[in-house]
Amino acid sequence: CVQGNSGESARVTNTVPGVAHPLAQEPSEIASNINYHARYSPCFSPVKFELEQAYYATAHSVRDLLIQRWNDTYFHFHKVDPKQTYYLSMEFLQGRALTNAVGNLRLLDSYADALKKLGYELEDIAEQEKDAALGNGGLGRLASCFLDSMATLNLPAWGYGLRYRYGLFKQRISWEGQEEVAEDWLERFNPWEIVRHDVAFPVRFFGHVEVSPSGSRKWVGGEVIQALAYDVPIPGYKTKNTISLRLWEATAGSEKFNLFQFNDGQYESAAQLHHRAQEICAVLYPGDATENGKILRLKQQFFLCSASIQDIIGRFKERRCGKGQIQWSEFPTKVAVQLNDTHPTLAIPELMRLLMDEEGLGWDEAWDLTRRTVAYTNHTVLPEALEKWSQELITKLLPRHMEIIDEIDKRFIIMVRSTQQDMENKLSSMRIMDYSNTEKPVVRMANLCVVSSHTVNGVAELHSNILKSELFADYVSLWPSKFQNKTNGITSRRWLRFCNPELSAVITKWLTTDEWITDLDLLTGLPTGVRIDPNSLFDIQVKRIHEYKRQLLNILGVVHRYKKLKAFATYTNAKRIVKLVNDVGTVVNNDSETSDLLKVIFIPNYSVSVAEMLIPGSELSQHISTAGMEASGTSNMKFALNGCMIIGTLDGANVEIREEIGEENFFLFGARAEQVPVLRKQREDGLFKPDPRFEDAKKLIRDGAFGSYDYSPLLDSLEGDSGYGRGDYFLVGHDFPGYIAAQAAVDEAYRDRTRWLKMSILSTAGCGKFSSDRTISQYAKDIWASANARFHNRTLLLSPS
Ligand code: B1N
Repeated sequence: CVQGNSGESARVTNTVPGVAHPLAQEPSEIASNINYHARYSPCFSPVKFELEQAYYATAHSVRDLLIQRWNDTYFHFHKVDPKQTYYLSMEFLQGRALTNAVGNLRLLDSYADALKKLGYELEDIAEQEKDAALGNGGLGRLASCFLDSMATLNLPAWGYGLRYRYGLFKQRISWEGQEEVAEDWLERFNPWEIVRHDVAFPVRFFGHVEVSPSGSRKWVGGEVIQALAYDVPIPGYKTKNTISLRLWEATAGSEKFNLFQFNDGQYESAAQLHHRAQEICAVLYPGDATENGKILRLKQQFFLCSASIQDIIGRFKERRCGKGQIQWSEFPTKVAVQLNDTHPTLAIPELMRLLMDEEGLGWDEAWDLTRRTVAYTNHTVLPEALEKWSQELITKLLPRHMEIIDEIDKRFIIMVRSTQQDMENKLSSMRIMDYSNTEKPVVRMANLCVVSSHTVNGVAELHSNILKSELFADYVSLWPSKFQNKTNGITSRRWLRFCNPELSAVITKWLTTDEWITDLDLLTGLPTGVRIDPNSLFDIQVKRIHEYKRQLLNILGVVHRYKKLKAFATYTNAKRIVKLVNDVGTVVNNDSETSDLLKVIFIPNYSVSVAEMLIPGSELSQHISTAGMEASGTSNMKFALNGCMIIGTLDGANVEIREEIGEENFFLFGARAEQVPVLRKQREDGLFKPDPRFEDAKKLIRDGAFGSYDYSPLLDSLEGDSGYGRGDYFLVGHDFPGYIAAQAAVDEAYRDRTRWLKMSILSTAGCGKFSSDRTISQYAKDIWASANARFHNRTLLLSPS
């Protein structure tokens, strides 16, 4: 059990006046705590107790419960000193915290009752919270699902990220299409974070390397920004284990504000460092493949890496305190660092630098420890998303790190030459430095990760196989056992139990247990044969807009369907697709001849909270990317788990979902990954004959049936030589007839309600594999423990509450 206070002793030591029950579980106790916080932790003037005040008071009362468990967890692991996992990610898409926290504490009914006593509904209170949207899409949401699973599985694990002031933009749709509006999620008090004024680390930028007479090197000068820790407690389900998401904020540090200059009237120069600090955590990088803000992005990445690695080393040393001299060889037996894609790659040279320049280790020892500590997850094979940084930029911003990266590159070349002479011709593409443009050498971050990590993994079987056979094929012959698959997963708490309480109740009733919440494989026990209400078909596609995800295929399908029914800005293509969907919707929904048969609704400002409503209400969902392009996808898992049918291609995790739920329960169409290059070649050779229905749908748009906006750049990308290098790179035209046929198969299946219901139940029943608990257990067993034989089979460290 946890060291320190049990619930009982904390109750006794509590001396705060007015709080009867700081660890309340009973509705009446909870209600009095909420009242207490409304009065003594006010965020507003005391005249009203309306929804927003009630939300803050409720959140404060939950936070009390979390802080207790979270301190207990910290002390427990401090004492036991197990190997701890650190998940480094530039993105965490947490969504709202209240329902999730109350749910994981298993106090949903008690809180609902308590709030009823105070005249409120829990759902209305929860709606008050702004989403924490510190991520762009799947990669960030995966990180958040992983935290929930790590906490639930009782793992000693922390997340590290950045506390962006502005997360994902708010999306508005106007006549011109999409507009992005800044979303100030921290405008009001955030009850789910605790600032740690005692946890701050200096992070240096620019400056130069000084060499001592003995030859040791040290990075000095430049500007130094402070990283200040904000901790977000992450409660596990049905356990006391409450782990941390530590988010760094950049500050100038109080003593650095130049008061003399300020008093002298030189306000601007006095405040400069403050401004530069504030800039670092101001905004989340807007997703893949944008060109702007390069240097700021690199600063952000290093800021995360440096602060986190300093903190990790500090904790390692702290836990060795009083145990004699520090044995650095123990470092990889106490620390596992997982890199969420290449965005935190700089953790590698930063760990090397700190071990050598600050702790005095030699290269060989520092390199051995680093490689046994770090593992890397790849999330994409899209060339434009593979990070490359110019040598010039890194040299300027991080001169010592550029030296270290150069040295890793040199030693890699020497190693390959001395062991694998036959690989000489592969070296120029395998090495870390890319000198192909002699004017502008670049650092290939993925190569740096592969060379420096003990394990590299992809996020679905197909994707991991593509990594081994294509992207990282040359490395496989060097290190055959370095490459693994870890198919993504989603947390069954947020994505079924809490967002779909009705379906959850049905499942619990049929399985006669709610154990499925932590053992999703139990879903295979679901029986079939229940009746449902007839309703219209809700056909959903939710994803970041990207050409490879082929929202364009979806909307062309709609245009085709519409046509059949009738017969009877410096804009990028992503933005044009948003506009086209809205324009098609306006026409289709207002056409009296068809509007009872087809509706197209674009739901703006997609978020975790919107997903929590949309997914349980969907019956068909579209996962229709070009095969080989979507690394995994995770919303496909959320829909399938909630009994929604999938129309999709053999891409990413679709392949495994179809395997699990049965091919008869999946509406499949489209080219397979291995056919894609062949089909592209055929197109280039002029051998592709488009389906007339595809031509008609495009023509209807060109002819202005959906308004006067010029869609030709978008439609041209599906033809000839335009678009992504070559015409219709993503093979929308090739897959179109198959897509239309699969949609027709959907219509037919939907008419047979019994069959549809059976398919839906089998979909839920087959989703056990896609629990992030399974994913995280596999990471823990195969990656985080593997670098260290003594920590195989790590046992559960906290007793359930
Ligand atoms: O990561 C998800 C996968 O399920 C998706 O298939 C994959 O597209 C997504 C640069 C990315 N890959 N790469 C990114 C995000 C932000 C950025 O600045 C790249 N996102 C994915 C989880 O594995």
